[in-house]
Amino acid sequence: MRTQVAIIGAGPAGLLLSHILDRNGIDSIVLERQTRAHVLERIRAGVLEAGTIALLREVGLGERMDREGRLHDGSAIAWEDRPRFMIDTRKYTGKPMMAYGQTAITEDLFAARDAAGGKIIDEAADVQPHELTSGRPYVTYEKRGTRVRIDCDYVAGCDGYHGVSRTVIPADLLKTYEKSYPFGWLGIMSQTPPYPDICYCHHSRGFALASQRSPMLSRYYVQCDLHDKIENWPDDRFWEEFLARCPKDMADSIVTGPSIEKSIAPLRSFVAEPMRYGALFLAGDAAHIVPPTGAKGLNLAVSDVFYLSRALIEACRKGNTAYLDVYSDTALRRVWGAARMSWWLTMLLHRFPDDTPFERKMRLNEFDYLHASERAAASLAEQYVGLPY
Ligand code: RFL
Ligand code: PHB
Repeated sequence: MRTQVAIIGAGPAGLLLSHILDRNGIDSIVLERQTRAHVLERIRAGVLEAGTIALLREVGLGERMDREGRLHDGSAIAWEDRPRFMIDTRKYTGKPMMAYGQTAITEDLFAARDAAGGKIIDEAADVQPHELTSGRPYVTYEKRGTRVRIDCDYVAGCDGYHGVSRTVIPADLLKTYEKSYPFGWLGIMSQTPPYPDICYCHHSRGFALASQRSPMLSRYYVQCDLHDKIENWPDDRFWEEFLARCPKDMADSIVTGPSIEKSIAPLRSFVAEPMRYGALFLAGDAAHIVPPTGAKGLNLAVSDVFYLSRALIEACRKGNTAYLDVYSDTALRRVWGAARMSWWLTMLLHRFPDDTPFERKMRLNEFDYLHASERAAASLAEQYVGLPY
C-alpha cells in the first residue's frame, strides 16, 4: 500500500490529524492496535479549552459538540474552610470552556472519517516505522497473520504514551523529562445529574473533583494511593470519601448513584524532546503526558495536531518544509506551558504524603493569593482556558 501520511494510533490525535489532512486533499492511513470498540470504551478527558472548541468547529466537528456539550465560564476551586474560588475564564479572557467528553469526540471523529471513506485499520499488531531518515520511509504491521507494508512520505506517531513511535527514536537523540506524583486518581462515571460546576476540591483528606459529561452523566474523581486497587473502592466507600472532601453545601446537593465505570490513573508529567525524528513526527500523549489536574492532555493533543497538520499540508501541497522544520519547537513551547500549569495546579490542590507544615502553609498562602490578586486570578484563568496557538 501507499499513502502520503501513515498515522499510528486512532486516539483523538491520530483521528483528528487524518480528518484535517483529508479536508485538505491529503491521503492518510490510520493504524490502531486495539479494536474500535475498545478505543470508544475508554473514558478519559472531559474539558475542552477555547482553542480546541474553535478548532473542532472550524474543521466541521462542532455540530454535536455545540448541541450536547455544556459551556462553562470556567471551573471552581473549593478549599476546606476557605471561600470558594472561581477560575473565571469568561471574565478574564472573554472565552468559555466546554464540558464534552473525549469519548464523544472520538465517536464524532470515527463518524467523520467513515463518512469520508477514511482508512482506519484497527487490530493492527506489531506496527513498526522503518527507514525514517532515508527519504523512503515505510510502516509495517500485521493483521490476521499477514504482514503488510505501507510506503509513505511521513509518519505521524499518535500512539500515546505506551506507543511504539517514540521508542524508535535513538536514545542519544531523545531527551526526556519526567516527574511522578505519589498518588493516583480514582474516577467513576454515574448516570446521575451532575453537580452544575466543574469543581476541584482541596481537602485535608485529599483532592476530589466533580465533573460531567451530559445532563444525566456525571464524572467524579478522588485522589487515592498510588498502588490502590479499584476492588478497595466499592461505590459506598467512594461516595462517602468524595462527599467528605467537598464543602457541606456542595455535598448536600450531589446526587449519588451506582457507578457504571471505575478506574485508577497514576499522575505523571513527562515530556520528550524533540518531537521529530526524520520523517517521524510525534503528537499528543506519544510525546508528553500531563497530570489531569489542569485538563490539558487532550487539548495539547489537539494543538499538536493543529501545528502538525498545517506543516504537513504545506509540505505535501507545496513542497515547503519550513513548518515541519519548526514543528517540534513550536509544539513544545505550548507543551511546556501546559506542563507547568498542570504541575502547579497538581501541587496546589493535592495532599502530599510527606508534606511538612511549612509546605501546607505555602499552599494555603498560594490559594489565598488567588483570592487577593486580580492578576493572579487572571493568570490562572488565561492558562486554564488555554494559551493561544
Ligand atoms: P491516546 O488517546 O492514548 O491514543 C493513542 C492511540 O494509539 C494506540 N496505540 C497504538 N496503535 C498502533 N500501534 C501501537 N504500537 C500503538 N500503541 C498505542 C492506542 O490504542 C490509542 O488508541 O493518545 P492521544 O490521541 O495523544 O490523546 C491524548 C488524550 O487521550 C489524553 O491526553 C487525555 O485523555 C488526558 N486527559 C485529559 N485531557 C484533557 O485535555 N482534559 C481532561 O479533562 C482530561 N482528563 C485525561 C483526563 C486522562 C485521564 N487518564 C485516564 C489518563 C482524565 C483522565 C482520568
Ligand atoms: C473530566 O471531566 O474527566 C476532567 C475534568 C477536569 C479535569 C480532569 C478531568 O481537570
